[in-house]
Amino acid sequence: MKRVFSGVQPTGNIHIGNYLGALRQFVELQEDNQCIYCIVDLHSITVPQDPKELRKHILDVAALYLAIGIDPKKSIIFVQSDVSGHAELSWILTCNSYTGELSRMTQFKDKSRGKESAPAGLFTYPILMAADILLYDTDIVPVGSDQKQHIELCRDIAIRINNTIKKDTFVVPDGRFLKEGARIMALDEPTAKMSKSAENIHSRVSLLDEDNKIKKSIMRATTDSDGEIRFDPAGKPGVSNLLNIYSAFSGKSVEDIVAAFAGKGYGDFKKELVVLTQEAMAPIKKNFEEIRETEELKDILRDGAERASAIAEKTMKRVKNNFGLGF
Ligand code: ATP
Ligand code: LTN
Repeated sequence: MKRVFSGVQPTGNIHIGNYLGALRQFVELQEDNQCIYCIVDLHSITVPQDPKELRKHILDVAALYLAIGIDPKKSIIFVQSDVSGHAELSWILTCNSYTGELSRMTQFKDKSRGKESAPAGLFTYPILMAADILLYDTDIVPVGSDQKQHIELCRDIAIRINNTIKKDTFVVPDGRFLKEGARIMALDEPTAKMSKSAENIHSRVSLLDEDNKIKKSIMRATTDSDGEIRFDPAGKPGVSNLLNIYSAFSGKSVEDIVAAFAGKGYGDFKKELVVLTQEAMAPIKKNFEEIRETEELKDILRDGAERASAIAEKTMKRVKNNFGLGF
């Protein structure tokens, strides 16, 4: 059995981009693999968080994991800060990473925008992510394509340490990116990625949005004036993004969708996409409401942290031993 690891930040507003790019894969993978799904709260504090909101968002992500179909009997669900190995391994990896390679990370460049006061945690964010992955001897990391560069860096660090410290210190992981949905763009500005933090709530459809909000956001999505439903990400980014979303939710190929809507207008196409999205979100919302307030949710996280710690401790022992740390 292969080991799968992925994480989602508890920063609120989990959207269909997160779902179609990453979370959707989590459910599929748990059938044939040992899966570990983390709520990466230490990553989320790389930008300021209100402590009360953060606690709420941690439980929201945990409930969403269960609501989309992750089975805590098959997979491990836990909170990153409950397992001390993440921060500990992160330091060891920090000492084996280069400031040059970190400076090239586009997420850091986007989020810090050259500010003198950018938190150092934003800079070392990808190292903590590498620690998350390497701590569990992970084979496969299902993520959206915005994380490709971070996965490459994780592989580089693992290979570097295997070559310089000791062979087989780390398992070198592979990213897993879906064809449809790996990069969902903002509905209002289809050249930017759909984001949790964008100010305009109509830039995204969140997994817990009411039907009316889903309708509003999709119906006002930016398209273009030529009126033809065609897949052309460079020339028609808005329509192409909606086609991608349609394809990911329906399982139909973009070509088939384009053929089915030949001669029809954007209005008809958007209306069908609204229904498709509402139908996909309905069971998730219902499950979420049922799970979110239960005590069982916290028990699942406690149990998950224990199972994750057992794996992490073994890895830390091996890594510290290989580095000559401790006695
Ligand atoms: P934000 O949307 O605020 O930039 P994020 O990328 O920091 O959020 P995370 O919670 O860390 O969000 O991401 C969870 C998963 O969702 C990751 O695997 C990430 O690659 C994926 N993801 C995020 N945005 C998109 C998107 N627009 N399209 C596809 N996948 C995405
Ligand atoms: N950086 C990721 C979230 C994340 C992650 C991980 C994903 C943190 N640690 C480990 C996969 C594996 C993001 O999507 N922004």
